[in-house]
Amino acid sequence: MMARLFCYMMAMVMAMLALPVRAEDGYDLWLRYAPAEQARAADISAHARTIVPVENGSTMEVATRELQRAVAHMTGSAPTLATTPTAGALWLATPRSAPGIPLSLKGLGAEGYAIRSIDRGGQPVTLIAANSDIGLLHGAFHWLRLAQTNAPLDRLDIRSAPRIGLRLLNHWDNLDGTVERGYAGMSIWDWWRLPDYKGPRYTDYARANASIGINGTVLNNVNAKAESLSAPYIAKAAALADIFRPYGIKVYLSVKWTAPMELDGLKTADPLDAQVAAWWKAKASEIYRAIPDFGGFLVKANSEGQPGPQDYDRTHADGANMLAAAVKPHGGIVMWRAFVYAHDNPDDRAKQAYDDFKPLDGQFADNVLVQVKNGAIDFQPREPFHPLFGAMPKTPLMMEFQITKEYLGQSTHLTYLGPLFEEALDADTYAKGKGSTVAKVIDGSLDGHKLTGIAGVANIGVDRDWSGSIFNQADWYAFGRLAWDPGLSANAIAREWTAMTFSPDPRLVDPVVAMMMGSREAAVDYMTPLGLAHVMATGHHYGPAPWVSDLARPEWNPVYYHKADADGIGFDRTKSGSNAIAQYAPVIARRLANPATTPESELLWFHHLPWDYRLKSGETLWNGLVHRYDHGVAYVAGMQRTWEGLRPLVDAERFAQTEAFLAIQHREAQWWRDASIAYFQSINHLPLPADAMAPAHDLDWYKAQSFPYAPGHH
Ligand code: GCV
Repeated sequence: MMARLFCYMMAMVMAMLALPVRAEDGYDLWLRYAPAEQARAADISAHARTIVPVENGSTMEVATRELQRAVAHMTGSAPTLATTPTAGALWLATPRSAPGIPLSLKGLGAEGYAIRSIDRGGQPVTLIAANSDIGLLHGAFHWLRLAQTNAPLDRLDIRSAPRIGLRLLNHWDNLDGTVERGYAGMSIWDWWRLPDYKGPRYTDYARANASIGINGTVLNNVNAKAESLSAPYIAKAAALADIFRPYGIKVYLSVKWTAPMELDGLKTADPLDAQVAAWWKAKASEIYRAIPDFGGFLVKANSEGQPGPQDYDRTHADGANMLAAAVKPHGGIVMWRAFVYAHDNPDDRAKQAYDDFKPLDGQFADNVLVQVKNGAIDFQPREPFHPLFGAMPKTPLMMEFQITKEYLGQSTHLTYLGPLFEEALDADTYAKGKGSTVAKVIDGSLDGHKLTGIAGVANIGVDRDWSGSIFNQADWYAFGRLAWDPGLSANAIAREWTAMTFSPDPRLVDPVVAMMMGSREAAVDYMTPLGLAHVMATGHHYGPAPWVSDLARPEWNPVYYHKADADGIGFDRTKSGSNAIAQYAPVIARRLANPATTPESELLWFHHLPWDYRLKSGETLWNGLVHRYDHGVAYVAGMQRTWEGLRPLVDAERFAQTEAFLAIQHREAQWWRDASIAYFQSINHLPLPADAMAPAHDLDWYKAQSFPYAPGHH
């Protein structure tokens, strides 16, 4: 009876809010606000009888609307708005709106918040307080996270402020609607119909990002087109900025170095040319007239064919500083990417960014950040941390992660990236002794920087589920949460995400989180075990091709990275090889000089070792390698079994997608394993360990596979 009544009430609320009842297709991300079971619904209602929004303005409206809608969905009754906090109120207050708020907001900055259960004249009230309305919005989302994950709502005493200032998504979205390395359909930016048509998805994008603390977005690909700086495209970017503003999200643009030549016929793009500098100043002013809170520029220069200041014998610092001067009067910043390697530089690709940038430390203007990928090559399933972290103390370094999974199974593989992000952030650079973690470099605490940032290459497209799969949403979520607080654990984040995305039922959360937590390591095992890297197929990077050796540039070929020969395998980056290890702090370099003290997970990244080298397990390198491949495949089979057991607890549509994708992943993991083993065996002619199966096909079969239409390669 009660249950029926509850369902009836829910239906009424849905109708009241005019929300279409739809199947679970993933569109709602972690903001589903699913109906809570009865006792919990009552608990949530008791803590959100009324909402007291003391501030006015669009951000407050957003926060209030989100709370009302969420509580209505979860409980069946929407809280009313009130002007004074009485029993069961959610009271949103800033010092300006409520001068007497009974808690200190010191140290919370412009975006942080405090949530406290207080007693107000004998009435229990939940106070969400912040220095600004954006802080209140973040606080509201925190409270909703608690409500959705079955966390206690009583006796709250929470303070939270972001450790990193700029928390940005980088969209590699092209003006023609395609997305470089995008596996979730076309771009969500409908450039053609902007600025006139502004679809509802832009608002949902802003909501989702605000809910995890992201505060900026670079709209266009770093392989930029000059036209994104033309007047019509500035107007389009301005329309998006207007939508994102109430959510605390600023817009940034990637720029093409030769834009002054392409757009206005200048003869040069030399950063020291007065006309060039004047062009950028005028362009910056034009942008700021349309977007008064424009964030700034992201630049890929002298990298993979992009033009840059080195074309004019100038340095990256010369280029960055010229742009920095253009945006400085408006409060803008420049993010200059360190992802550079040159076709005419015969040195180890892994060393080139350090060699280019380290000497420039101290030469960048104070509104420039250098944006560094987590590893020195390119977003591999596993890479040691980039040696630039800790090596440029006078320059704010920004982390660049890749949320889209170019090298980790693209849209279909379940490879939760939380552990990869965590591993990179927790890595110890030893720059100032033990404990000098990468996280402390990028949050500015190690070297006393105020300007700090972190970027994630977005995995978002027009697919209904936004990210190409339900589980890829977890990578977007984890990026945002770690950007806010790099000290969070990947496990805790996975728990939150799972509870909100599926259900807080521990029968579901425990196995799903366990499955997610080992999934990235499994991908490392079936693709690039023991420190191997970049053995993916050419161009689209889909599937294995460790045999490729005929591409124009040496470092485009997988054979460059694994260096397998009859005697052994691996890239010697010690003194006897490229000596890349010397780019790390001496204590790390010493450890990496010796294979016995190198973590086995990075062994072949740093060493070329004989096939019969003994691993810690006692088995030979060859046998160990084969076993790692097998382990990766077996893990995926295990995920399939786990998921099958969850059928009764997951809605049909999302269950079916994951079931189908896990089957694809299993087939592809087996393919990776078999192709890699067939190839390496053709080189070392060694038998397989007794317990290992022979590859299903001969090497020529694997080599003959071709995928001209694999997605994401633009
Ligand atoms: C945007 C890798 C990717 C490219 C990408 C480049 C970069 O090389 O394969 O698609 O280009 O990194 O980060 O600039």
